[in-house]
Amino acid sequence: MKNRVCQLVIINILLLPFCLSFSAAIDLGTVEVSYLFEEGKGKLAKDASPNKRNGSLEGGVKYGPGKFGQGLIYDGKDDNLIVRNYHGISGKNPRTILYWFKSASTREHSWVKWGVVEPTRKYYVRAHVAGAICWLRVENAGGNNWGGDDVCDGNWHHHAIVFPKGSKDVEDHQIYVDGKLNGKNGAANPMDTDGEGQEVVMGDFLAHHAFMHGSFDEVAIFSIALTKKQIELVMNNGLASVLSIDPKDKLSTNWGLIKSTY
Ligand SMILES: [Ca+2]
Ligand SMILES: [Ca+2]
Repeated sequence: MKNRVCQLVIINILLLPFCLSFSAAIDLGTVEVSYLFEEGKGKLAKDASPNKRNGSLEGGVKYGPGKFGQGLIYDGKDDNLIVRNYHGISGKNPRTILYWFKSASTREHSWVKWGVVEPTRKYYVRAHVAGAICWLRVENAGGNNWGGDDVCDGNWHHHAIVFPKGSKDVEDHQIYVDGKLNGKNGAANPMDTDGEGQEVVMGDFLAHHAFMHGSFDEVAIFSIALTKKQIELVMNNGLASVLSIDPKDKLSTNWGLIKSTY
């Protein structure tokens, strides 16, 4: 009997990493849109989510070396990606926007935006410039929130903007750079994002800001607030691994996560 109990305890200990790994993976149903840019040619970026929200490549934006395989290289003049017929996440609904970016200059890079240009209705992820450096910033016409890690130094950095469930103000966002939670700066303003007026774009700017200039890869918008652990999994393993929908790949995915996590 004692041996039997010991066997069960050992089996449970062996299975623990599997359970932890599965609970850490991200539900594909929470992915609104995602681009890996692995097609490497053409004018359509293939959506890796189940929603078939392919991206229209505008202004001659080209494929080139990404963080994982291929990515997009934005010329900073007119290059843009439009997510046709997708108008983003509305109201105070939770969300996460993440991607890799390597700057080609210091400027008010426009990374991701949607919503009409009205107080509380706009949703704009862009760079906040301070002299020769820049920070990751989110704003909603009237309020803003920016971090403190320079992302305009010419190196690849992972950006993640998280709006947690139950939050009400633009100041409630969490800003992560390279998986590290940044401090909070900016002005408070209630969140009430418009989800009908403007298609989601990645690259084009608003008003007096600037086109994105540099390399862009592994972008996704989620309808949930990802945890720090989930952001790290995406950052370290890549979206293709974390979001794999092929059951055959699922096993190798989770083996990959176990290896990277334990
Ligand atoms: Ca161009
Ligand atoms: Ca890629």
